[in-house]
Amino acid sequence: MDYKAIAREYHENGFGVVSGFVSAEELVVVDRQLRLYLQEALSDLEPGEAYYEDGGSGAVRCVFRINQRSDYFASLMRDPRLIGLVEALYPGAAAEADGVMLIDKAPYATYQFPYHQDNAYQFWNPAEAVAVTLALDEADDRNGTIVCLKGSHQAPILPHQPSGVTGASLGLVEKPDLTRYPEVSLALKPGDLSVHHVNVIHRTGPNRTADHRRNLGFAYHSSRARRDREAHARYQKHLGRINTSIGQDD
Ligand SMILES: O=C(O)CCC(=O)C(=O)O
Repeated sequence: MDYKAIAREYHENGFGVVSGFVSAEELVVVDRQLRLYLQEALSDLEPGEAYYEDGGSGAVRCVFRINQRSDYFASLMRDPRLIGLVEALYPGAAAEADGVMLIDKAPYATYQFPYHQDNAYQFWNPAEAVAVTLALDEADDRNGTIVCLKGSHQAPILPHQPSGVTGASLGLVEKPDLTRYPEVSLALKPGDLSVHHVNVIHRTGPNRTADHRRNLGFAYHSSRARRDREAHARYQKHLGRINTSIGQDD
């Protein structure tokens, strides 16, 4: 795997895609472990760990901090290949794994995650942190894949407000400048990975297909990054008040 090429793309654009990171055989194991987790842990989760589809179907939309209740996922987020990839993005620093989440965009889900920057609620300084997304299903524009704004990781953190969308805590107050930062949809096959910088502006669209669009999101930061603890505590208090959702923030 050419980690250096991925790192170049990541620093230039703010995101990148790695095809075939996980083999079909491995993906079967990941999928089985996920189903087991959902069967066994879901009923015990605390408020804020899982969010469900609106309308009472009981279908899961997001599950956060999966690593905290599953040895398998705690170990997967420290898989040497993932750590190696993140360390290639931030040479000279160690990769610290923060958590694993599941996003399941249900068939024909109409909601969208609005434009946002993950560091609006993660507060890493320097902004050496990355979201690594492992596609469990094929993802593209038809089913609401992640759309990143090229070059927008160079932008400062822009004003955000509560998104009002279950599963997405914040969205940008103003529509970003798409001429300056063009949109790029991350098309992924099962087993592919995407990486997006913690400052990159991104969004997801609706799922217009009859199938689920699931992915696992792994959050990492470099050992040089420090979290602004006060800002983070203020955000968590605020989240408690808006109570619609959470970002993967720890
Ligand atoms: O996968 C998704 O639907 C949302 C991903 C996202 O917004 C994120 O990782 O910050």
